[in-house]
Amino acid sequence: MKPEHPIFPGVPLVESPIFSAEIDRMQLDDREKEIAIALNRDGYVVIDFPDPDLDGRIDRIRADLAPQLGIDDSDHSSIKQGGIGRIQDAWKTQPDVKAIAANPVILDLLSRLYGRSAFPFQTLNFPVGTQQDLHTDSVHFSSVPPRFMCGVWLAMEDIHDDAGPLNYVPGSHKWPMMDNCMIGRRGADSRPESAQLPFHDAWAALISVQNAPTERFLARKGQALIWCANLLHGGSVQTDPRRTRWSQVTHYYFDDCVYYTPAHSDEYLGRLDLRQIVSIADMTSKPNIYQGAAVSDPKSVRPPLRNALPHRLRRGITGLISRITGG
Ligand SMILES: O=C(O)CCC(=O)C(=O)O
Ligand SMILES: [Fe+2]
Repeated sequence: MKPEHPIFPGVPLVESPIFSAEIDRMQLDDREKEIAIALNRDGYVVIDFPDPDLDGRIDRIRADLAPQLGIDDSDHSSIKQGGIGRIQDAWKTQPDVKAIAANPVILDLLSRLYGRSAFPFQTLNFPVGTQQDLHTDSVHFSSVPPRFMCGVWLAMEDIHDDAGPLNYVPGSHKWPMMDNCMIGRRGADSRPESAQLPFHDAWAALISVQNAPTERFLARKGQALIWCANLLHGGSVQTDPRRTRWSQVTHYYFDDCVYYTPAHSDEYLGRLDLRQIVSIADMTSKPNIYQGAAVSDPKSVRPPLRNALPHRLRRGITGLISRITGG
């Protein structure tokens, strides 16, 4: 097999159905091979975040964001839960958030693990646990081909068991990827309050039938966890509301894909709610690309309006037009 001709170019190398044959083409050293094997097997892997300036960055981020989040970071007895809880895309104003998101070692590693160039497109900074139900990120932001998306969760302090640690279901990335059709709903034109809520019953059923355990990440400050697009993860219950759980999540996409929001799409009808993505690393726009060609107009992947109209309405309009035109 020549490296320039992968058998499955439309599947991330690290999630390839022939992973054991692909691992040698990924140009990984021994430590990186262990990372790849864990990610392939478990859907997540823990690493030490590769940044010599990390402690300083964390101090500055916490100092900058705590007032915006209404948190008194120095007062250990104050209640931390119940506030804003998160800041999305703080990279726009906070250079250390951006530096963490665009860490070149992480970008290089992800690019070799996935076989396409990685770029960050969204950051989330949390001062406390999210207490979010288990979900996959692939229902929030997906790609064509699928699975070219991942998250990197960075612990910005030692995480206490009472602070609502990140949790996840090892191996769940190998379960079916959820889409609207599987759970009997239409996505296009819908605007559900939550992208993930419609899928909760289905995930709960999978977890129950698989009898799959949930694990918690009692991270040390500076550890990071990479998760695959289809890994079930969330935030466990925070039992001590006075604790912080400072963390940053960066979400990554990969070059030459179509980027879309599955919750509002019907893939099998070609109706994709396309995203206009910009790389946080260099501010370049990332065009939606399918098999090397740009998909520039979101409408070009929707069926004609005529087919979207209910049959009776269509018949009525057709009749009206033929009466007017005499046709
Ligand atoms: O930090 C957490 O509790 C989960 C965050 C998460 O699900 C995400 O950012 O995708
Ligand atoms: Fe998530």
